[in-house]
Amino acid sequence: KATYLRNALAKKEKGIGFWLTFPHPSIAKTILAGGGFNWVLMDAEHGLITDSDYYTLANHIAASGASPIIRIPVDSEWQIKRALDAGAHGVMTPMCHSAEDAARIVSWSKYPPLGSRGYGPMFCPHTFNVAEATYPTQADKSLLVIVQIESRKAIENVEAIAAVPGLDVLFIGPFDLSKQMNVQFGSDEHEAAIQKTLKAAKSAGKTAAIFCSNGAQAKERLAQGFDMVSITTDVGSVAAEFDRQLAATLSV
Ligand code: 3PY
Repeated sequence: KATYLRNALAKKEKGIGFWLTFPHPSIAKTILAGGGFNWVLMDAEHGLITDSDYYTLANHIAASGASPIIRIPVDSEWQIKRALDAGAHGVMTPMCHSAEDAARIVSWSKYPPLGSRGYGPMFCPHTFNVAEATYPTQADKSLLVIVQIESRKAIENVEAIAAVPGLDVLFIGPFDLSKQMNVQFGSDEHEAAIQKTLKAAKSAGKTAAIFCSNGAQAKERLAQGFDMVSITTDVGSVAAEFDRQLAATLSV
């Protein structure tokens, strides 16, 4: 049975997740029924999920024992607040380029005196199954602050980003990384940037994480020392399986 992501990582278990882009809870529930995942990324950056989907989806995911993690569209205080208040166990912020960016994101994610998160914990306790009064006392140490490393500037600053107190996870977006660096996906320069991030995260005692498109890639990254991987996306799996069955039908 899967456990919430922070507990799993604390026990040195690997964070195994999938990427949800479709907003309907039936997709999440169908995939989670098999068990084995300890986090699910709800993608409000490039997926079809929006903030009115957060509460329902997050509660379905948490009820399965996995952590709902919300990727917000941009680095923004109000977006982080909406995601946390709907019950995210962690927020993933794309395009973090510097330690200053990371420190600002941490501050927006934590209640005073650690940060500047606004107070309104009416609905977020539901995904932790705790009382409203309990949530604020646990939130700052229970929630995961996750930033994406996916630009040349972020790679240059990756040690400083990893050193930011309160930041939990450095999550590599390999596709953006290759585009933003203007290098071929899988090239030596691309891979060197990935390995630099892995090393920086591990040296700073932070979780090293990366997006993977399939299980074989995920297995390889785990063997390299990554702590947390996505293994595929809902939309990618659906499209690939339909292609596979069509090819099987039409093959001679
Ligand atoms: C990337 O690869 O750029 C991501 O952010 C994950 O899709």
